[in-house]
Amino acid sequence: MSILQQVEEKLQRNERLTRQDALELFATRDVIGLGRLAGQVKRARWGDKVHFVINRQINPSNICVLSCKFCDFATKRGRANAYEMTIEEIVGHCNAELREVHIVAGLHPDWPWAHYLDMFRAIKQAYPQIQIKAWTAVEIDYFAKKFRKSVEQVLKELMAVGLAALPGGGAEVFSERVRKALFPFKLGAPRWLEVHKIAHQIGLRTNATLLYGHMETHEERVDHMLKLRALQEETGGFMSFIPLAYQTGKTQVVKRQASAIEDLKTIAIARLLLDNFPHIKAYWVTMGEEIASVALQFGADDIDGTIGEERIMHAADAGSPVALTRDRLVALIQESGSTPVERDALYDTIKVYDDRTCCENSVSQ
Ligand code: V47
Repeated sequence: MSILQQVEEKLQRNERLTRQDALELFATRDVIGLGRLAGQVKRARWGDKVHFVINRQINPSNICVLSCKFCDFATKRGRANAYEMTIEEIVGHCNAELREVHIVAGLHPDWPWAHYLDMFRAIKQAYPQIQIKAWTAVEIDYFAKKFRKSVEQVLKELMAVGLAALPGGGAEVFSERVRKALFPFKLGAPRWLEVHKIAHQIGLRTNATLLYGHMETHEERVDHMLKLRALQEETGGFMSFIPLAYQTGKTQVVKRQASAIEDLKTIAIARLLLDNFPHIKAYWVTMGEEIASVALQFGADDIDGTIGEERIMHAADAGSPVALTRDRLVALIQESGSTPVERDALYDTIKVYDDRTCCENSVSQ
């Protein structure tokens, strides 16, 4: 019996997939069959709904105390590409349409704690409707150490001024082998997972990413997902899993970005293996619009959002646009045969676009 038939039978019996199943799925040549299975699981949960958000990504500074070998974004003060946004500039990037701002930066060497609190206060004061999804576990851990607070205290102080959720970045891949080679000074898997666990325990929901398509193996990708599945089993606090395809940029850990087949297999296997994650996100910034829209038939139920101005992947020469309009996202989702659902940062529904005329008129603008 083929691995796809075995997995199909397991799904019918409501049986959980194992590490071995996931590895065999990565080895399958029947990519369409894999997509069909993952699509079925996605539809059983979400029907033909696909989520998106009107959001804006803000990266307040690229100055970072770390120098990870895969990252083209981070730099040091004094270098020509270094920048720091003022709080006024950050608020200037927000507007009344936005439901979410996604804020991540470098580990800044000397911004005081009050600056982080004032930044959120200023955003919420100007635009109370915006939900702030900000600071990866790496940043939260850095704040705790730098400002001599517990992780819980850091999170609670940020929540008090408007933090709504933690983004999933900084996880990279939970492999000590890869960490030592590419990001030896960044926190490892146990601490990343601990920060998210603490967040979940105090009622803060979070996302999780996987950086793939560099030097990691399929085994390491699967082990990463299994660690997330185990924590989710304990806490239930994760909303979304986001595989991030490594953009080669100038760091060139490998010469070429992962193929479309690898992107689609990773999305589909995530949907099948991460059976306790509600959302699997096809991040159009790293996958490109075309593959992201195909991924919506391969198990993804979310395509992130309008984004506004992305700097991390574009510092690494991502070929995708820096922003998409609401109409373009709605059209992409409809072209994939799905119904667009506009959501907020916490996946509460704002609007369902069940009028098909948008798609018929949009062919491809
Ligand atoms: O942690 C850095 C990654 C992450 C590159 O939670 C790169 O909804 C690809 O956290 N190629 C930050 N990836 C981005 C992030 C994120 C993105 C989208 C959605 C969500 C969410 C979170 O970007 C970092 C790192 O893993 N990264 N450099 C690169 N060259």
